[in-house]
Amino acid sequence: MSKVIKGGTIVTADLTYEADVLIEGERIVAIGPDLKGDEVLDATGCYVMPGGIDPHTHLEMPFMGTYSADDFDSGTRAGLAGGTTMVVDFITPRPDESMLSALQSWHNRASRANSDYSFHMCVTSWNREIFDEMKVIIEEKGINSFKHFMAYKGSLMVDDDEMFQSFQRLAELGGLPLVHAENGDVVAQMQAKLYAEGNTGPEAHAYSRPPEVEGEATNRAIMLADMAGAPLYVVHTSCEQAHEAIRRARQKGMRVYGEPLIQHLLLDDSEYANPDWDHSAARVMSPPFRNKLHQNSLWAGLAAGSLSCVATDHCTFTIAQKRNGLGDFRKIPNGTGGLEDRMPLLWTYGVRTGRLTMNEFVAVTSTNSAKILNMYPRKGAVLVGADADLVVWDPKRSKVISPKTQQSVIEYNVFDGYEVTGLPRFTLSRGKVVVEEATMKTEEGHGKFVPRKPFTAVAKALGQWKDIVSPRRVERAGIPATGI
Ligand code: DUC
Ligand code: ZN
Ligand code: ZN
Ligand code: ZN
Repeated sequence: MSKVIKGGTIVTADLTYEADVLIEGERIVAIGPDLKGDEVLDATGCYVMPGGIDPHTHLEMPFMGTYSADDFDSGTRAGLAGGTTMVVDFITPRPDESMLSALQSWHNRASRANSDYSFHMCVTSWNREIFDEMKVIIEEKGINSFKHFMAYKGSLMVDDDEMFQSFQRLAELGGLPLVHAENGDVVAQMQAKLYAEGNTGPEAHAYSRPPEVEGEATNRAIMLADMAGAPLYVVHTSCEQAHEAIRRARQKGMRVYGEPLIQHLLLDDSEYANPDWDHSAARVMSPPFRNKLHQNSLWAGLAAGSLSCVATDHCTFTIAQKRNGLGDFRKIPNGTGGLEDRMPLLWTYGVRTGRLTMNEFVAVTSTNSAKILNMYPRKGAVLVGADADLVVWDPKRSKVISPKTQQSVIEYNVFDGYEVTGLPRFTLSRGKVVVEEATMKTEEGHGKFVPRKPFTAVAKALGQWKDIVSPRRVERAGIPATGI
């Protein structure tokens, strides 16, 4: 049974043109005028775009004494409802759990996914076992990206010694280091001081994590990555200080990528001034929401290309879970949601306001992360041979975001009351129509793991892996690098 998407305008990261899209099974087989298929999906008045990729989620994550509330079933349903056809979730080993054992438990949980998915691996300590496992994970398990927490002292945090060794190992194996960039030592001191002075509420969470702790850590991670000869991906870039460091590195020719969240683009720190404890605690995440100046910096970075991908860090907790931190802000589980709303919000407040072009929208919601994470053009593309992960986007469909109609299992939504114009008419996951307007046709377990090869696979074939990773590598190869 073939399907044809008829009468729409294709929008990719670089082209806008009218054409039909023919799908056989799970793949795109033809793009052009007047195509015929067994089933017709009417795209009149719509844009046909690559399905969104959320490069940053935490589904059913063990964290701060509990598990995040959305799992691979509700989380991927939420994604599909809003046009996101793939998530990349963070495998977070428990203390003393091996990375390979954590990988197995993530595969088990993800078997419920409604959309395709891939994984990043978190490096939460450093030893000989991890050194060895990294090679197996990169070369045999289809994971090429490894996250380092520079915060969460006493649990997930790694120090510079551990991080630098990990970066060097990744440079050698063709892996991509990721960082959660906040100075965890400084955060821990500020938290203790604030608490001791009687600040126990959610607003103190934001005071304990000012932009400077993020700027410092981002600068440090960039320089460590440069010395290790590795590229770097900075997750949830939330402030000008971090963005500035990324801009500067990119200008010097380093492969450094920044990822703002839809939450940081739209929600500001006035949320923590709300006297309703539940309201403020529901918005506690790290990094915290910032002021309007930082938001403007992030929007500018997306248009200028100094920031690459818009993600969600989807990590939801119910109000009951948030209340674990009543009386002590340090115990409020950190995290907010956004999977269902990321694309409609970015379209409404980005494309419709003129801050982003439609092509930039596709780049930052899908294509850039597919390229950076090495799964392009299977994902992130409208091309013959690519997976038919597509969204038929109706720029006229509107709704008001409400927890009453969302797929996420929690009882609130940090974007409650936001009006969006621009929503999927159809969402397709590997050729299957999984959403038709407000009707969900998802199938639990339909999603598949998307393996991603190490970056060496391409570069080795060209014989230039050492040369293309970073200017530092070029310098070592005897050619002066740019910059200082
Ligand atoms: N920040 C959050 O807010 N939640 C999950 C992990 C993180 O770094
Ligand atoms: Zn993080
Ligand atoms: Zn995260
Ligand atoms: Zn299926």
